[in-house]
Amino acid sequence: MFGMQRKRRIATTAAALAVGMTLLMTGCSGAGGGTPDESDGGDDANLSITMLPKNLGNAYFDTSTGGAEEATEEFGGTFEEVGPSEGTPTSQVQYIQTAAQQGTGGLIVSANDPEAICDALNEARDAGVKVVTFDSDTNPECRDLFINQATAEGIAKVQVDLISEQIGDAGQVAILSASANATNQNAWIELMEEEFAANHPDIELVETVYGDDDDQTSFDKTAALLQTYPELKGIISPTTVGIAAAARYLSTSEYKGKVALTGLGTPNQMREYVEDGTVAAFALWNPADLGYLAAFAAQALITGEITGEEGDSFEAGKLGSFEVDEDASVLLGEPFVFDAENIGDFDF
Ligand code: RAM
Repeated sequence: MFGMQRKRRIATTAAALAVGMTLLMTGCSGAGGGTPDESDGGDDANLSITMLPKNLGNAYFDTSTGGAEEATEEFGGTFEEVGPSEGTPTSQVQYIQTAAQQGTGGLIVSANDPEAICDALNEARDAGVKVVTFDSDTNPECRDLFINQATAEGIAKVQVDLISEQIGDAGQVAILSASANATNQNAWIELMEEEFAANHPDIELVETVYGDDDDQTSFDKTAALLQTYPELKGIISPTTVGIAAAARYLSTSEYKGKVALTGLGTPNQMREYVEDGTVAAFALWNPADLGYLAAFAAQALITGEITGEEGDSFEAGKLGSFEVDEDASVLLGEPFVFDAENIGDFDF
């Protein structure tokens, strides 16, 4: 199924000039690839950025795209977002190929599958495109950098801690995930299973189901879980789409206030369910900052300021300076817990 395509372009000659001058002054050459678009002078650096989320129509990715667009505006590049309507393993391939054919300078991707888009990404890289994954990684050999929202261990632990507190550290819990192949959710789920096994002997994880980051599918899977497990005490949904759909189901059901729900959500999507008592607390990071950092990382790769080696460092505008860690990854920060006390302070 073909998805929508949204284009947003920003280009100001003055800003492009300013970047060019900065690059000249710092002596940066163009990107190392030596493709026609990336010739030697910094002022020729191809600062066109293509953002490719798992799928379109997800508020989380709307926010990360907003952050990437803001960053691109700051460094004087051009920006577009493209993406499939469904987050299936290969649905992003055609968008990667098109972006490479159109000569984009940097491609920023949240992957639906660690392997399925690798060939397309590596072909794009061979053609001179710098590839930055963010949010959900591919295998490391398929990209130049991964921008990680928080450590997988930290993301797993905060969700296990929240559900344990909410159900008195005992009873059955289930997980409502995104798509079955999502690199990020699968890494977090594996670590949550380990954490339950190691530190919560009275909690039984009965099943993980997949809502495919589709609102209706997630809603239906929530209903099915509650039917299948009448003793269920809690649901963890490590996806903003899943947790919002599950909260909507619970809020008008007999399970409201009886079955706990936590996971990863956006404050704007979860506010009404925190206020009506369906949800006590959930976690996330700032998706706008994640997109902003990913765009600055792409720029640093394109201009040749960094190559993605461990120890490389680059400036990311208002977020300051970041360093490349092992496996060519860059860490944004730590997950944050939202509850009735603080949710009013956030708007994303
Ligand atoms: C959904 C997506 C995304 C994930 C968040 C928490 O929006 O699955 O990849 O990071 O939830």
